[in-house]
Amino acid sequence: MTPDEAVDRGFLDAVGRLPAPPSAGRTHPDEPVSAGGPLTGARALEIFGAQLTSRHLDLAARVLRRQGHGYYTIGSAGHEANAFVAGALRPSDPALLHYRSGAFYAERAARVPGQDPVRDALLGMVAAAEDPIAGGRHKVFGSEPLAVIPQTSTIASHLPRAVGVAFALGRATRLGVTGRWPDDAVVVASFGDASANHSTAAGAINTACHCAFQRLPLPLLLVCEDNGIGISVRTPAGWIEAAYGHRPGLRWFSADGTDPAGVYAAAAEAAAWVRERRQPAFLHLRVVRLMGHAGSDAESAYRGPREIAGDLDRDPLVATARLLAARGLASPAEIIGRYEAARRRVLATARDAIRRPPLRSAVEITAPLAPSRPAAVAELASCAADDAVRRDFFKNKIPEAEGPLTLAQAVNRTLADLLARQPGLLVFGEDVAAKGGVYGVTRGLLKQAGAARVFDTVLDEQAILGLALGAGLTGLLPVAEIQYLAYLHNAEDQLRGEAATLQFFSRGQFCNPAVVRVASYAYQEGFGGHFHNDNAVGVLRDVPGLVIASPARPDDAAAMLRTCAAAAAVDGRVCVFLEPIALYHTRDLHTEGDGGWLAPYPAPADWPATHVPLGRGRTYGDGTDLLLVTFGNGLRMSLRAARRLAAAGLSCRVLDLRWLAPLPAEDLLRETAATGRVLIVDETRRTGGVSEGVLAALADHGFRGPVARVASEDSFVPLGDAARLVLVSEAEIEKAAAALARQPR
Ligand SMILES: Cc1ncc(C[n+]2csc(CCOP(=O)(O)OP(=O)(O)O)c2C)c(N)n1
Ligand SMILES: [Mg+2]
Repeated sequence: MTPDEAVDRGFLDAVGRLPAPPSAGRTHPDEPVSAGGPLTGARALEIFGAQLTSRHLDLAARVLRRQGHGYYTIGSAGHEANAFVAGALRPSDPALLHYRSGAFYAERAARVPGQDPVRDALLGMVAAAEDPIAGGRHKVFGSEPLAVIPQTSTIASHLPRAVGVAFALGRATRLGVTGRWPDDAVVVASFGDASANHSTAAGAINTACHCAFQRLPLPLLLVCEDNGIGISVRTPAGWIEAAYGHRPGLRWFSADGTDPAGVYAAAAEAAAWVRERRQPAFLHLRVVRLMGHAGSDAESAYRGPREIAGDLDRDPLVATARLLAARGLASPAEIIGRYEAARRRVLATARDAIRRPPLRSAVEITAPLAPSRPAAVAELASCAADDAVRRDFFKNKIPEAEGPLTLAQAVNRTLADLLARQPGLLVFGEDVAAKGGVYGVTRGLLKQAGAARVFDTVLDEQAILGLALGAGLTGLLPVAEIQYLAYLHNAEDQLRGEAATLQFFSRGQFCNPAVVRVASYAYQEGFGGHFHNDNAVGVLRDVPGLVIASPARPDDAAAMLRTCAAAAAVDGRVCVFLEPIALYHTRDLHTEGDGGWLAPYPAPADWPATHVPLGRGRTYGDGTDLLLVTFGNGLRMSLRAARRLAAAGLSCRVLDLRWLAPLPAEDLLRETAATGRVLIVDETRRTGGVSEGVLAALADHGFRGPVARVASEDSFVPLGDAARLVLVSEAEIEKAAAALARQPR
């Protein structure tokens, strides 16, 4: 017998053995099934329907797999008590679900007209293009009308976002911004017992406690579906309660999955507690895992037959059937009738689902990745706050009247302008508020925009990014700061696995607009070593759809930051904005006092003319011997080198890429055609660095002329003067340029 057949048979046998309903003492459907409890007979009957649906979807998944039609067999069998959790919440409460929360999903769908959880799940399993959430890209629990935010299968990676949504709910209300969810919503996030140990879960739950401890509103219900095992590794008995039962600010609730009335009562109490107090709670739901981890999992390799059979005795469907029969709400025969009807319905839908077409082209698959409405982006990027609002915000010290600014000042004034324009825009990170950032880039913003919009976060980059993702999803516009590029690497999955995939796995129905500012790159005069001089961007460059801005000059930084904020707001794009630390306070270009690295701040009337579209570079000079292609610190070094090369009789032009993704291929090819020779000046590493992308773009577009690159070593940056030995230098650029210029075109 296969595990699914055993579970199927087990249910039918157990219900067949139930005693006939009592002739006296039947519970009326409007009455509670247990004295004083909130679950009525009618609701128990309804929620049982969701449990049946979920169970038959799991059974069908195994059949579809055996037939070669289905691609997903991780099921919810044994966890179906979570339907009673769904029943105790509102269908409009945003939910981020564990992959075993199928019965939760089915119960929620049953309460929203026009929804069909059977079809949703089956189309996902067979990877049909009509799958309403991911369009055949993944089997996820997600639905826009059901407020279910789709998940990836990375353990616990949804929890920082869940905390972010809960935080943003309270913040949107405080700011008077109409968000995506009702003001009094409860955010619910479910996860497994092994997942509760993941640092992402531990960090997210810690952040929730940290907020609650300060009495910040955080309406989050964490539901740990504890089946005592993660694939084959057991969770020590009592661990979840020991780890999370006594956390500051986190109210503990617990329930047994074989007691439907108890689960419903605990979930209702927990939901009411969170809803009223706007504080987080933890619901520990004790369940079993039936049919192994997934279809491919031979559970008998690591669990004995008695233990597996013991789980069958704790089947939550049998538990609900027992309750219904004991209260006289349904006879065993009626229960089996409903069970078989659910099976027929699922199998009929499955027969239809397998005929639905799959995704048919790469174009179709990638369509949701990088939505782009450049005209709307340009329009918003060129839009400032009303003049009176703006003057008030800047206390009449408007930035265009300040004279030439440094890059740090330009970013600061632009952030202020964005805050003035957009009431839902938030600026947050470590040390950004009172201190104004390690480099003073956010100085004064707290005073200008107030503590509700400019604030310090807990020291956890995953939490910062999770907050950004939740805030964007809720309808706010997050501008998060990560203190150094090295520390973005700490939290990358939130960008790569969560932020960048959301539109992909929801066909654009959900998005998490975000701008993530990062103090980046090296050249700190030997100070700080690797962690403050990180020059690794490879891990960002390969994230589909991610925008990577790399401004070098103050005027570009201002315009590009406005573009990023607009691309996030208009197209839901996730933008990483790499600010070169070494250029933050630079004033001069060629000689001391020349002010060549300063730029005036344009008045709003000039914003349309100075708009920088995504993926457009900037050319300096009209030399014809050689093109220097660069970005960031490389721009200043290249311009300085170019001047000396000109004096030596070599005429160069310099292209600042400005965007590392999307790369400005059009500008690159135009300038390459004008010069015929290309030297790439790349301060990131030779391996995985930007020059690889530029070389590939040149090759892809048929450039066959002389090309060379100078790039930083494949090394971490050491402390002191030794740093220069691994980083690109102006002398190196000049030498490479002279050598390249000797090559025939
Ligand atoms: C970050 C990460 N590491 C590893 C995995 C592989 N994996 C998938 S499910 C799982 C076990 C999860 O167990 P638990 O949280 O108890 O959930 P359950 O399946 O028991 O409901 C593992 C290790 C993953 N998905 N994500
Ligand atoms: Mg588990």
